[in-house]
Amino acid sequence: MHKVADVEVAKNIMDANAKLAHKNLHHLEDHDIFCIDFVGAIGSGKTALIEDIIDNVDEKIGVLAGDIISDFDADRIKSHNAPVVGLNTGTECHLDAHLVSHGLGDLPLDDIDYLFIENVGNLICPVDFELGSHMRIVVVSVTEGDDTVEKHPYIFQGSDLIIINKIDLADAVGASVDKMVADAKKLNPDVKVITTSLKEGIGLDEVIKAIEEHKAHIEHHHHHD
Ligand SMILES: Nc1nc2c(ncn2[C@@H]2O[C@H](COP(=O)(O)OP(=O)(O)OP(=O)(O)O)[C@@H](O)[C@H]2O)c(=O)[nH]1
Ligand SMILES: [Mg+2]
Repeated sequence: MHKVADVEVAKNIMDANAKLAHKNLHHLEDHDIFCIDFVGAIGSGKTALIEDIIDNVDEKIGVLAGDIISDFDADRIKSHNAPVVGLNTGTECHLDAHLVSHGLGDLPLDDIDYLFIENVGNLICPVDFELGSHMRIVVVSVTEGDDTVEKHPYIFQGSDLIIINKIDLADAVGASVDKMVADAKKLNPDVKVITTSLKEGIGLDEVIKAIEEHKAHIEHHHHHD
């Protein structure tokens, strides 16, 4: 009995979140904004990737930065002259569409071309919580262990681009990059898997190109709807 009730409550929460996520997406499209949701393990390099992209593209990028407390990542992004709003989840291990809708109200939506949302570092909790993005990018690094990908199938299956970062440290931690790439391709054969060392500037161009391609792909489909 308890279990049935729990499932009902969970379903209602998910339905409400999905509705709000669609509302967020329409709101963003009204402002011609392409939205990317960055998920990944703690410390895998999500903020570093967002900072590098901001510094290397001409388009204007706004950011919603999720942290459980304080403005750690928002403060880093601020120093790159991008409009940013910090979102605190408290004890929750993921952002949700409701928090994002509040964040949107504090961003200059008419002045940005892209919205990047950095989720809380976690490979499990964010899986089912749509935020209203056009694309989800998952970032893991070799230092989490080269079995990280195969152990977390759902987040990799639900992403549109997979990034394996910190390849400069692979030898030091005895991780096989090839294994991680193979695991990712097996879980999600339809998406690109890119290996990067943000520290050494390797792979960043390829990531930017993959984002542009996904954006073009989605816009093409919109025109044919
Ligand atoms: N060696 C090495 N270090 C990296 C690389 N990319 C990021 N780092 C470092 O890894 C640490 C964590 O990077 P962040 O960008 O803060 O990671 P994050 O995923 O945003 O972390 P959370 O938001 O806390 O989940 C920082 O000290 C980065 O400088 C890389 O390619 N190689
Ligand atoms: Mg971060």
